[in-house]
Amino acid sequence: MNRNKTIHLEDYCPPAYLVERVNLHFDLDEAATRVKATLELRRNPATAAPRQPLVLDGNQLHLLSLHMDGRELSGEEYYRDEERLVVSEVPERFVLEVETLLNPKDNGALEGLYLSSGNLCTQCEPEGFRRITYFPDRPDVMTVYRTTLVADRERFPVLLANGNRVAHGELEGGRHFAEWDDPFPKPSYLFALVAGKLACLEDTFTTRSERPITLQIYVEAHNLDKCAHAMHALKNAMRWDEERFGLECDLDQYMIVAVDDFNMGAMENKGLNIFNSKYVLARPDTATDLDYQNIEGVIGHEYFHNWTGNRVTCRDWFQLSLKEGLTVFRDQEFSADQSARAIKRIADVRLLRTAQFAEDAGPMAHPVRPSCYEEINNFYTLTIYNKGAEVIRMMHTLLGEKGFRRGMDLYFARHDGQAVTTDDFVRAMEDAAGVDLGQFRRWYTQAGTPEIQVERRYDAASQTYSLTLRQSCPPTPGQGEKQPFHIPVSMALLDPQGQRLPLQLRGEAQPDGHSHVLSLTETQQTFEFVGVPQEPLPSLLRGFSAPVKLVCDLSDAELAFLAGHDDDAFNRWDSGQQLALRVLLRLVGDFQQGRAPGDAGALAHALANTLNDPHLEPAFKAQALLLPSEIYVAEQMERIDPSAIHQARKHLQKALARELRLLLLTVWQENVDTGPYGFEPQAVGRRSLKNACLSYLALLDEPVCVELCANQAERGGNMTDVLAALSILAQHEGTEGAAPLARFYEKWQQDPLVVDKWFTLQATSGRADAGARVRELLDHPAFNLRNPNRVRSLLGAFSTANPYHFHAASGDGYALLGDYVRRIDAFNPQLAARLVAAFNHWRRYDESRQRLMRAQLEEILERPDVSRDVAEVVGKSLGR
Ligand code: B3K
Ligand code: ZN
Repeated sequence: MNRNKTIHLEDYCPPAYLVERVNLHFDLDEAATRVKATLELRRNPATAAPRQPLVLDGNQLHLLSLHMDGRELSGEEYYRDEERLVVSEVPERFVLEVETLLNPKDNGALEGLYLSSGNLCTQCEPEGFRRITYFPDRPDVMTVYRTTLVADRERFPVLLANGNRVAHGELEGGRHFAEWDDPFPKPSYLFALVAGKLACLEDTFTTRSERPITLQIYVEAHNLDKCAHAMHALKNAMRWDEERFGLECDLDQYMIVAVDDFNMGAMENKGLNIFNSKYVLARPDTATDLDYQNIEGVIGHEYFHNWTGNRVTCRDWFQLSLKEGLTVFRDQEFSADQSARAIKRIADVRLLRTAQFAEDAGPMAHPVRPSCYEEINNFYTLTIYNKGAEVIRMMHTLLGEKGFRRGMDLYFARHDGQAVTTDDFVRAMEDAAGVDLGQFRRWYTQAGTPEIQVERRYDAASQTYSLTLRQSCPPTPGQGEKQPFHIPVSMALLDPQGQRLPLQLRGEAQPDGHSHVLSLTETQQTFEFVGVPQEPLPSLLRGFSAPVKLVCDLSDAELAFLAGHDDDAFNRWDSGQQLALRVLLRLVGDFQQGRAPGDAGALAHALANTLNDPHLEPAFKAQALLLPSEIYVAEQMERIDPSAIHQARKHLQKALARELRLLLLTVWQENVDTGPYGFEPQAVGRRSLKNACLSYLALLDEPVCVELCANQAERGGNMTDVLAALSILAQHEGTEGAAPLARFYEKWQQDPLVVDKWFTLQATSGRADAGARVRELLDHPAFNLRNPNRVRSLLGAFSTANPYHFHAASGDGYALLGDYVRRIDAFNPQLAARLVAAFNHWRRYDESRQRLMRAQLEEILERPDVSRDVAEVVGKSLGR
C-alpha cells in the first residue's frame, strides 16, 4: 500500500541554489518530445552553508544526457531516484545542461506536457514543471526564461510560450521554430507552451498610461465564433483592475488558449493563460447565463493573478491562499461590479455554505494556511480559495475600502518580484492601516467553521437593547481546542416598520450611524445599545460579514418579517432561506416518522410578498424562490437521511406550487422575453425568474405546464431557456422528456460543452430510473474517461449533485463511483482524488450506508498503484 510522506511547513528551508536564467529548447512531437534545458545556477548567498549538494526535482522523466559546464557527467557524479536528481559536488556558479525525452501522447495525468485534441499544451502548477525537466521546482526560485519551440509546420503551425516572440522562421524538412523571451522573473509553475492548429481572435487594449496591448484568444477554428464574450470580459477586467486597484497590465501581448482537456478551470501562466474551453467558449445558443457569468469570473480571475500571484508569488505551497484567496476576492468584486452586487454575494455564500462548510466539517478540514500536506494538488480547495477570499473580505470590512487599498499598495511596493507568505500580506495591511491584526491571524491557522450564538434582551424601562454573542468552533483533525477568532459582525437594528434605528453603544456620547461592524474577539461579549425607544429586530451578519454559522432565536414570524423588510438585500434573502430551511427540516422529521407532512407555514406568504414587491429585482425574486438544496439541508443534520430530505424538498416545492399557482403563472408571463439574447443583468434576472416559476409550475402535473416546458425546450431562443426547460423535463417522471432530450443530443453532438450539459441533466435527475440511466450513459459512445469535463459532467454530477440516487440504499451508486475512481486513478490521480471526495462524509450516514461506503474506500486504498493523491484523501477519510 502507498505510504505517503507528509510535508511540513516548519521544515521550510530557502533554496540552496538559485537559477539566474534558463534556456529551454523543445523539439516537439506527440510521442517523443526532446527538451534541452540550460540552467545558469549559483549558490544562494542567503543560505550560508557552502558545499551543499544540488538537488533538482524530476518526475517520470527519461534522462538523455547531463552536462555541467560543458562536460558530460558520469554516472558516479550524480544520483537519481523517482523524485529527484542529486549532484553532490558543484561549484559556486555553473551551467547545467539537462536533456530529457517526453511522451505527451500518453500523459493522461494532464500535468507537464500533454496532448489535447491533437494540440500540445502544458500545465505546471503546482509541480508539473518537474515532468518536463529536472529543476528546482518550487515557487521561491524565480528566474527569467527563454524558450525555443521547434516543430513540424503542418501539424503545429502555431507555437506559443510565455513573453514576447523574438524570432521565428522556417527550418529544413517542413519544420519551423519560434523563440520566446519572458523578461519577468517567474517561478517554474508559471511556465507554459502551446503548439498546434489554432485560430485566433485578436483585439487591443490601451492601458491608462497609453500602452497598447495585443490581446489574443486562441481556439480551434470552428470555435472562433464563440470568443467574443471572453474578449469583452478580458477588456472589462483590465479596465477594472486599473480603476479599483491602480494595477496595469505589464505585458505587450496577453494570450489565452482554450483546450478541451483540463483538470481545473484555467491557469494563469505569465502572458499565456491556458483555459478549460468551458471558461472561454460561449454563444447565446450554446452557453447559459451561468456559463457567461463563469467565463467573466474566470477570465477576470486569471488576469488578476498577473499581479496577485505572478508579480508577487508564494514562497511555498502552504501559502497558496496568498494568491488564491486574494484573487478570488478580486474576481468576486469584479463580477459584483459588472452586475448586481447582492445577487453575486448570494451565489458566493451559497457555495461557501454548502461546499466549504462541509469541507470544514469533514476529514479533509484544513486551515486557510495549512501546516502540512501529503499531496499539494489536494489542497486546491474551497477552503484555500473561497474561505481564503472571505478572510480577505473580512480585512476589507475591518479596514474599509480606503484602508484596504492602502494595504494593497503597500503590499505591492514591498513585495513586487518576491515570493512571500500570507503573513507578509497581513503585515502590509496592518502597517498601512495602523491596526493590529494579531488575533485576526487565527483565521489563517485554525480550521473549522466558527458558530455564534446570539442572545438578545430588551429593557423597556432603561430603553437599552443588548446583544450577547458567544463564539465557539468545533474540533477539526489535529486541532482539538480553538482560540477565539476576531469576527467582524456587521449589524443594524430595525424598528417595526423595518427602518434602521440610529445606533449608540453604551459609553458613546451620541448615536453613530445606522449600522455597525462589531468586533467580536472574546468567547463571549455583550454589546449594549442605549436610547432604543422600542424593541427592535436585529439584522445580523449583514452581507455575510464573516464565514460563520450564526444562530439566533428568531421566531418564524420574525424571520418572515426580515425576509420582507431587511434593507440589507443579502440578509433579506437569507432570512427567507432560514425560514425555508426550518420548514424543510420539520418536513424531513415528518417523513422520517411517517407522519402526515406539514404545510409551508409562513413561507408561502413570505414568498408571495416577495413576488408581489414591485421594488425588488427579478434576479432577487428568483433567488428567493430557490429552496435550500438537498445538500445544504443534509449539512444541517447530525445523521443524514437522503431519502427523507428528497421527499421533503419535493413535497414543499409542490405545496408552494399549488398555493402560489396563479401568482407564479403571472410572474412567469410577465418575464417571458422573445427578443434577441442579451447578457445585461436585467435580462439575466428576468430569465432566471421566469424559469424558476416554470420549475414550480411543472410540478403541478397539469399537462399545459409540461407542454410549456416541452415547447421552450424545443424552441427556446437561447441555451439558458432551452436548458432550463430541458432540465425540468429531465426531472419529470412522465415520458414527455424523452423525445426533447434525444433531439437535443442529436442537434449538439458535435459540441462537447453542450454534450456535457446533456450528461449532467440526466445525472442529476430525481426520476426513479436515474441511477440505471447513469449506468447506461457510462457506456454511451460519447462518454470518455480521459476527458475531465466529461467525467465531471456524469460521475461528478451524479456523486455530488444527486444525493438521493448516489446514496441509494442498495449501495449501487457507491459501487459505481468506487469502480470508476479506481480506473481513473491509474492515469489521472488529480481527477480521481476529486471524485473520491464524494465519500468523505460517510460517517454521517446510517450504519448500512457507512459499511457500504467504507468498503469502497478500503478497496480503493488497496489498489497496488493507488496514487498519492487518492491515498491522502481516502486515508484521511478512513481516519488512518
Ligand atoms: N492556479 C490555477 C490552479 C492550477 C492547479 C492545478 N492543480 C488556477 C487558478 O486558481 O487560477
Ligand atoms: Zn487562481
